[in-house]
Amino acid sequence: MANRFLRALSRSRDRLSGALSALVPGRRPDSETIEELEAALLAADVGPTTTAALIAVVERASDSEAVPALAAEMVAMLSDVETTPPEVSGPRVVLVVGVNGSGKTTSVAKLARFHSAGGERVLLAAADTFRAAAVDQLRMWADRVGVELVAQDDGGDPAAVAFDACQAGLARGVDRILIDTAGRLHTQGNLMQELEKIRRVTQKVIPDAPHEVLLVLDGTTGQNGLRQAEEFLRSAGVTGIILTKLDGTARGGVALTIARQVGLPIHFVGTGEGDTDLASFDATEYVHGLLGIATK
Ligand SMILES: Nc1nc2c(ncn2[C@@H]2O[C@H](COP(=O)(O)OP(=O)(O)OP(=O)(O)O)[C@@H](O)[C@H]2O)c(=O)[nH]1
Ligand SMILES: [Mg+2]
Repeated sequence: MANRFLRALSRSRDRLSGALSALVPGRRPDSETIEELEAALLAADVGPTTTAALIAVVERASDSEAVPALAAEMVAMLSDVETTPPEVSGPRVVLVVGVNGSGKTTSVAKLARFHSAGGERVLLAAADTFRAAAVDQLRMWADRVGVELVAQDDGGDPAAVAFDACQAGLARGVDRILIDTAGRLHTQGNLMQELEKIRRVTQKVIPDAPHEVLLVLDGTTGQNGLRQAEEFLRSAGVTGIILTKLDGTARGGVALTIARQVGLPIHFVGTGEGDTDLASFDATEYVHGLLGIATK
C-alpha cells in the first residue's frame, strides 16, 4: 500500500534528506554528520530534548545501522503513547477542541466522512455558536458528507446544542456524535469553563461522555502548538490529537515532540483541505514517510 503520509510530509522529508544521505552504511557518522542531522531534526520541528534523544541513538548505533536505528527510535517514541479508544455501548461522544483556525470544523467533516465510510451512523453537533457563519459552515459539510446535524436556529448556547445532540443521537441510535466547538485559547478562562459545561451536559444524557476529547493542532504552528497541547490536556482532558495542515509545512517532526513531551497520541493527520484529506495515524508509516524509507 502506498504511504498515505508521503505527500503531506514531502517538505519535511526534503528538510531531512541531505543529513540522512550522509549516514552511509558501513561508515561511522563523524561529528560533522551528526551536527548536520541535529540541525535538520531541529529544522523539521523535532524539539531540542527529543532531538538530543534521537542523536544519542544514532551515535550508539553500529556503522551499518544508523538510519534503521533512528527510524526504530522514532517509531518507539510514537508508539509509546498510542491508546485505543474505550469501548462504548451507545453513541460515542467525541468533543473536538482547539485554538481559532486550527482546523476543527474541517476535521469534524473529515471524521464524519471517515466513520460513515466505515459504516457508522454519524451526527454532528454545531456547538460553535460564537459566529453565525460557523453553523452554516458545518451544515454545508454535513450536507456534502451526508450526515445528520443538530444546530439551533439562533446559534444558541453551546452546551444546549451539545445536550440536544446527545439526546437526538441517543434517540436515533447513532454510533458517533461529533461536537464542533468554537476556537479558544487555554488562557480564556470563561471559554475553558464553557468546555467544562459542555462536558457536564453531555454526561446528563450519556453518563460516560465525552468518550474522547480530540485537540486539533495546527501542524504549522510548531513548538508554540505544544504549549497549547499541554494546557488543553490539563484543562480540557484531551485524550488525543488531530494534527492538521502538515501538507505545505516542513514541520512534520513535531509529531515526535507531541508524543514524547506532551505524552498524547496522534489519532489522525490532516493532509489537505478536502473531506477525504485525513489519514488515521500509523507510527511506522509516518516515520517512513518522514525519513523517505519505502514502506513495504
Ligand atoms: N492545507 C490544509 N488546510 C487545512 C487542513 N485542515 C484545515 N485546513 C484549512 O484551515 C482553515 C481553517 O479551518 P477550519 O476547519 O475552519 O478551522 P476551525 O478550527 O474550525 O476554525 P474556527 O472555528 O474559526 O476556530 C480552512 O481554510 C481549512 O480549509 C489541512 O489538514 N490542510
Ligand atoms: Mg470552526
